Amino acid sequence: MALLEILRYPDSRLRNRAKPVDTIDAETRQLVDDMFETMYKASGIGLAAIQVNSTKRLLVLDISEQRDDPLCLINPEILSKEGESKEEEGCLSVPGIYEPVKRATHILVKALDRDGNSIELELEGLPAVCVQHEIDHLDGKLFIDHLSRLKSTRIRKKLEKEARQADD
Ligand code: GNR
Ligand code: NI
Repeated sequence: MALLEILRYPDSRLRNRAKPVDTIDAETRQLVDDMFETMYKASGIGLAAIQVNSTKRLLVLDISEQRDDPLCLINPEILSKEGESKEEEGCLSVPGIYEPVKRATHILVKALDRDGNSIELELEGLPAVCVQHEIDHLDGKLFIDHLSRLKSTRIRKKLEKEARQADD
């Protein structure tokens, strides 16, 4: 097991597009295990491979209070979406920023699990929001891209400044 470094906005690698996983081999399963460890350590509810500088199309999540309900989705696809709500989101790659984002309330997702079994899940509420947030990461997209130009520019400037200060 190993802790992975979580990339922070405005790191351009967060704009990479994930590539479908064609074989779930030992390296893939190691990445999944390391992502769970990294997500739990960072107290996140989800993590996409793009955030740890991998272009494998997979994500992990655990929405439970007890942090004992891990879910891994490989090559996830949203088959249908319904409803709309706007809830506050945060992101481990955009630390300290919380803003409401419009998302579907109900989604049907198809994916492979860590063992390569095909699964289909109907999700609503926070799990649905989280999966949409993570799939955005796999497409090189961040939650702040859903905000107004004014808000996202402010956020970029604030985090660029923080990155410069962390450098010196
Ligand atoms: O830990 C996280 N919390 C969260 C809260 C509301 C909506 C989405 C999220 S995902 C985030 C972890 C993360 O950045 N995943 O990419
Ligand atoms: Ni995120």
